[in-house]
Amino acid sequence: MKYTPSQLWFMDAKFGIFIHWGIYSLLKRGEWVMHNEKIPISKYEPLKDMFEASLFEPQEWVELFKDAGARYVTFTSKHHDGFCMYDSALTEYKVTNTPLGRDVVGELRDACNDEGLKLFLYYSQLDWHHPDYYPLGRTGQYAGRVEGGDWERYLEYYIGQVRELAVNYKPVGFWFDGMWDKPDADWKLHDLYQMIHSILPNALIGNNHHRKPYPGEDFQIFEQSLPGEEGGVIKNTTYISDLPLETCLTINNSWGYNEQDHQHKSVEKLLEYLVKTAGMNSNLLLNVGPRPDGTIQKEHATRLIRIGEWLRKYGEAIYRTRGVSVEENYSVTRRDEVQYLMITTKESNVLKVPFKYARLHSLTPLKFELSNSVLYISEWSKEPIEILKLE
Ligand code: FHN
Repeated sequence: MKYTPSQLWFMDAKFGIFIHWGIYSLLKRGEWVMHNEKIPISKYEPLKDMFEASLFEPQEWVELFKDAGARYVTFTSKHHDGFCMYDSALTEYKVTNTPLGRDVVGELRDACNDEGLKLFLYYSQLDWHHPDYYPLGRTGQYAGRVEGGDWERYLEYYIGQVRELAVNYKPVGFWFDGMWDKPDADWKLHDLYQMIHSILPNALIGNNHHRKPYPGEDFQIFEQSLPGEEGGVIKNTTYISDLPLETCLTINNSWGYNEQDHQHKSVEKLLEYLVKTAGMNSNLLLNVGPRPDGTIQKEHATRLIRIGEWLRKYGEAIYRTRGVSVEENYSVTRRDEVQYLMITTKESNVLKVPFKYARLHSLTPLKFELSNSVLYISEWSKEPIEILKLE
């Protein structure tokens, strides 16, 4: 497949940060709280009057993400609850009408520009708040909306919002989600994608619909699993296209801030995911769910800092590489003639590897011998991932 310069940039970037933040964060029970707890709009809407986020500092977020080695950020401009984290002209249900009263997307875009990170905007096509999101789909039955909205009017609304996001914030791309709520509905994808590319010709469009990519999409998304695996709650297609690939992953088991969720993956596990997604020729989009005050919980901030330390030492095996293979105990990436063998599991110190004779040297301080495509490790290093470079 012939890739565009934007797609090549994306494939070289390899690592991004996903941010789920909105008025749902106030309830500290994840981004599905409105649906899961059957909260009607009349009870949910007043949350916006409590959204102060007094410690919201986009510059600090972006400095942390840059320090983590991320090359881009994907932010939830609107999630399923319909609340807009930007200054939309098409609704009053937005962050500029809260005690915080600031254009979060605008400020984040500026901070990203200052630090040289690119910004993608996540946009939920599913909307539990809009009166015209009708007939209802698999979710949102408890919002207490009047029956009988006008679907065409909802399409106009959501495509209109994506247009204003494209014109006013010029993101590097869009990350759509929620179509799976009404899988057989007409979402006017062709018009949507054409509109975006007419305003931003180089924009990268991805859609988390869990199906084979549609024409007009520029990268393929996998959720909570490696490409080709079915993965999380909503099953991914196992079809892997030729498009650039991205795997999105939670650090614990929640996208939005959830103070009950202490299932934080270890740094070692997160690095293993980074190495395996790279071996699968995919990017990793690692999620944070800031707290209602706008800060990022320390369990997640410290893990990002550790990943950054690792990437400053071994980033050559990740950035600007393409995936070769993922095996049980190791992954392989390559850049031009150079290959990187990254051992993710140290169970066996004898590994059959796809190299016969090679100028192999290690980036990590392990002791090894290679003979006849068999690697004998006599002493492991203390590094979580062993890296051998083949030139
Ligand atoms: O329902 C959403 C969920 O809240 C979150 O945004 C994830 C991120 O990939 N996508 C959906 C679940 O597939």
